Amino acid sequence: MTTDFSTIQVAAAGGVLTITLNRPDVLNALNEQMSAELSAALRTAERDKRLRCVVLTGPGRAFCAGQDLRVVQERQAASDEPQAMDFGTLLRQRYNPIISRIRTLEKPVIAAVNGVAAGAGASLAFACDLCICARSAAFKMAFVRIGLVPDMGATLTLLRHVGHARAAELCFLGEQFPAEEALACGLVNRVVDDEQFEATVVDFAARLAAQPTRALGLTKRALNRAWTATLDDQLEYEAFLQDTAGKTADHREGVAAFVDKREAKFEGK
Ligand code: LHQ
Repeated sequence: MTTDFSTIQVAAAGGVLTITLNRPDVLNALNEQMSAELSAALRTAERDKRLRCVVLTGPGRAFCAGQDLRVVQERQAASDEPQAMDFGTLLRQRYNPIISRIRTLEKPVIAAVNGVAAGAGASLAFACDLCICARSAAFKMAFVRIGLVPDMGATLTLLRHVGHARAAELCFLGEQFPAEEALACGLVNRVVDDEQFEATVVDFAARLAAQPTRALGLTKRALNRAWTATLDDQLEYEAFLQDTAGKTADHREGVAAFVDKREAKFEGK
């Protein structure tokens, strides 16, 4: 695995790939380099069969503060054009593929939100399958504060998670809200005391990495598809996926373990 990154850190252990956004001076804000490195790390997670779970996190007091606004300001200062930076191209070519990769990666991706997640940083967390927060963490749909629209899928993911009324309020006002509130509205899975945060994430990831990974990947496909499917479509799609899951070694092991009254030992195959 490439570890030659300057804006992220990656570490693999026990089938879990931990990706740590690492630009603490700017609260781990995204720039083009970070987007390229994050994409590369997610590609590694896709390809390496030994990796069975991904954790995305940040160091220190922030998860990610969204787009690096200093870069935006520098480009604007150097140009008279109304839009000094081509946001559409940046999103299409650099940032959106990260969200697509997270959603299509056939392994669970956990957002371990250690601190504030703002703008595209919140979008990144919402795109993950599961979200565990430190109690001191917070979210901020900061886009409106700088006259922009929520991006990197947040208009869809946030709406799905919390419904229209709350999504509209969060996006229109851009106010920071604590992890506890995110938990109360079903946006995240767990909020744990800061002292227990790391251990909880490690334990959660280890449990997911020991699951039948193929079945999880196929389940993720089904959940993705359910966003737009009719019931008839979904019934057929589940039957198609179940055919595949039914042929895996982990399925056989699960049935054998049940009959033998022992814990199943899944290999992710
Ligand atoms: C930052 C940033 C930051 C640079 C804190 N950049 N330095 C847009 C355009 C194009 C394409 C792609 O997508 C997008 C989508 C977006 O992401 S737009 C939204 C961009 N993000 C924001 O608007 C969030 C801006 N930051 C904040 O609102 C606050 O900093 C938060 C709520 C994250 C944290 O607040 P505090 O805990 O009070 O920290 P702070 O504001 O004092 O920040 C600490 C340092 O981090 C500070 O630098 P300094 O040198 O003074 O210590 C900030 O300038 C820097 N920083 N966010 N996005």
